[in-house]
Amino acid sequence: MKCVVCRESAVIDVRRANSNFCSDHFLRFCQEQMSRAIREFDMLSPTDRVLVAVSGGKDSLAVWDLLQRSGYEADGLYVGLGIDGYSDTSGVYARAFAESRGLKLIEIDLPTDYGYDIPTGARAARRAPCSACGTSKRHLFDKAALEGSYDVLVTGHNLDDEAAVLFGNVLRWQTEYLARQMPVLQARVGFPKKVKPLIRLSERDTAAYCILQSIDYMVEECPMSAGNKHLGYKEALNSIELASPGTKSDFYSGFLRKASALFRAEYLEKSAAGRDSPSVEDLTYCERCSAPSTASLCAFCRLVDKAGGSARVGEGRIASGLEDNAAQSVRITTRAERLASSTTREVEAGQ
Ligand code: Q46
Ligand code: ZN
Ligand code: ZN
Repeated sequence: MKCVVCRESAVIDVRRANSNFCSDHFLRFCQEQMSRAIREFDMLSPTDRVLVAVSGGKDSLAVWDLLQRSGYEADGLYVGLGIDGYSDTSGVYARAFAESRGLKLIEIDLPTDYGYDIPTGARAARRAPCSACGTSKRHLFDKAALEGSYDVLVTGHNLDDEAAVLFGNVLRWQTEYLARQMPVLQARVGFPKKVKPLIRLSERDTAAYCILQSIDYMVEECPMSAGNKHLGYKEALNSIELASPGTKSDFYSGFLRKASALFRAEYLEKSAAGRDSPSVEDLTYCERCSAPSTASLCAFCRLVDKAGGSARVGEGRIASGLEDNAAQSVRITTRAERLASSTTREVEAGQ
């Protein structure tokens, strides 16, 4: 097996690209795929301050590594979820990566800072663990990005993740979700810009990237993921991909090129007519944490209450963990005002 670029011995085959690569050219391939996604969807500009949501797994560490190698100013954010046998170890990987490269890692720990963990919080709120986890992470990611005056929040979602979500949304024709399934979500009042630079790389690619770059990552999956329907969608897509390489990528990229705008147009039309999501006039703010909300308390603060935690402990902890910079609050306020005038979308459904 020879590298398609240099004809040296190849270490990996990328069947969807009908290509084999040596180590150097595979690493370059990953960098190019990320750069192409960033350019194509206008995800980042070179001067952006970037916050990367880091779990300690292969995808988030790969994207952080790729971004800093591309010259972006990128800090990491790790949220400890208090999941036994998972959270402590994943934090070790995130910290080790940051230390090895001299990068800044902001840490928030749910049990310490908010008084609850995901398993007990989910039970108390009678919700699936991943649902309680999603609410918690979205809130904390958004808050940290805004309070830290970051321009963009980056997540490590890859092609397999996005194709599986798309598959699930199509199976149930969840048109509102289809309208919002974009690799870039622009900033709006109370929410930072969010981007997914790894949409052109598969899980296998990011695992190989980490191995070739000697990045130690958490291999074990979160124990709460058992039974998660997206795992089933991934398996289904993998068996199709095995028989017909490139299908997964065609499915997702074809959606973005050919169908996404149609769902989006319908969704925006409904929103403008007031038949769907609340408009900016309906926007209120959580009376405890000031996050945008459709009720007096936002979904996160309601979850904290049900879980018997205390948001106030964590609110102070996040603020003190971020840059203590007087200009920062001015910048956040200015940005929030600018966004408020252009925002008409829902505020609590999560991005
Ligand atoms: S961490 Fe959280 Fe995932 Fe674990 S509880 Fe579910 S959502 S599976 S990415
Ligand atoms: Zn080569
Ligand atoms: Zn709140």
